[in-house]
Amino acid sequence: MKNYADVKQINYEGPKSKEPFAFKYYNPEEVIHGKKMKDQLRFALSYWHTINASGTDMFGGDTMDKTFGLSGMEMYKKKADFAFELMKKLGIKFYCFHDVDVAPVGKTMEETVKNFHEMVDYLLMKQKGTDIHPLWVTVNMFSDKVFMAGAATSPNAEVFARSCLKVKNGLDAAKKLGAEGYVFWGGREGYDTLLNTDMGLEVDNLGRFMQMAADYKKKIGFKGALYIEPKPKEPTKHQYDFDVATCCNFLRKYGLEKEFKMNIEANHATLAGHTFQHEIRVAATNGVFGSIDSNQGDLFLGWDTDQFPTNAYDTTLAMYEILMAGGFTTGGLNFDAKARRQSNTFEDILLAYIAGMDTFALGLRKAQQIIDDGRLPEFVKERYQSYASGFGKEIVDGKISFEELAAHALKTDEIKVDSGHQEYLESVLNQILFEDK
Ligand code: XLS
Ligand code: CA
Ligand code: CA
Repeated sequence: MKNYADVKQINYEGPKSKEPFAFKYYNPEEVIHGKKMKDQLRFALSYWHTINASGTDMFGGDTMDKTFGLSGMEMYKKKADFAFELMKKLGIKFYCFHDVDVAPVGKTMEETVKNFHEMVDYLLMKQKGTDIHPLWVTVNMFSDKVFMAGAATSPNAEVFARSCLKVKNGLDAAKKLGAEGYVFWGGREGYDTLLNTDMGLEVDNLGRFMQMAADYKKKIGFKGALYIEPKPKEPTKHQYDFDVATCCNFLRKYGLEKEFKMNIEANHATLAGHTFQHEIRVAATNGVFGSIDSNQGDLFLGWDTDQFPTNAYDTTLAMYEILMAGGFTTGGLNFDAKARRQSNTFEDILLAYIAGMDTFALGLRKAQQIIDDGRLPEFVKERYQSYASGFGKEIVDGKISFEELAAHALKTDEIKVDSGHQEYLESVLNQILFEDK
């Protein structure tokens, strides 16, 4: 196998290729569902996993050195160089980062903020002459010990103020770098026991905080989208942003439903006991579908393993939902995923991204085949025919009353509810997925 340095550019070679450093399904310029694959999929590199994570787990230390033998600002500049080199090799146009991913924490808050803005300028310099820019920016309000009891939901108002400082800088950076969006993942916004928690005040404070951030976004003229990223547990036992439905309820309670969309992570859906497709559909039907953190978990483990997505069945159904939701606008597919601890070479980073990009590209191709084939969408349409005409249509149009419907039902003794034909539909899906073209 080639060395990382010898791989200059990953190209599309098609499904028959056995070259490890080539795409088998991702053909960036090919048009699928009215757009080039690169514009349909909008892949992004995650800085925290790809540029920083080095294999540490709770039982052992690093298995990979990503320091380049440097420290401080020099190391972070070298990491930025590496990130841009990687994106160019992979043909990725977007990246996502937290403040602490790109710059060293200083001895004082002022020094930390100065380091961050210096590195944002460095990233801006790296972006010049390329079409690479952030899919979204975020800030880390969960690792430092001051956030042990939450950020905007901390019982300590100093921590609330620190959170404002962090998000202000994150939004400023997003604007400067021309980011497509800004993400709020709740981190430790939740609790472990009600014995020490004022839930009402905490969630109200989170509402106030989100309103302030949305106002600041407008004040500085940042045009990108704001996203909330739901996650049901980990690190806290009860997270306030459990899943898409919970987040929609939060947004509506605080009148923020017009300001935020969702950044949906596959692995977080799994942890919430939902399928990835379910979360996308809930977002789409509530008008808050935004972006995707593409990864996969492990059903046998039950924690946030952040694996590269290689399950084509899941990516097909996810891409089908995404296409049905109208596709991405500001959002895209951010690989919030890390190569496994034992996949500890620089070649593995490329191979993991190729696997993830190809699996989503295959999912997009198969989703288009589901649409072209027509049997699945037509079945669903047919199943709801009773609402397309007659009194069913009047229900949908709000033209028939409760009492009129009760009177109608009084005259109807026999009702035949048609079969849902689940097994048949699953076999149609298999046929589409595995047919030998
Ligand atoms: C953690 C989250 C996090 C967000 C960004 O589980 O996935 O990485 O995506 O803060
Ligand atoms: Ca995520
Ligand atoms: Ca995760």
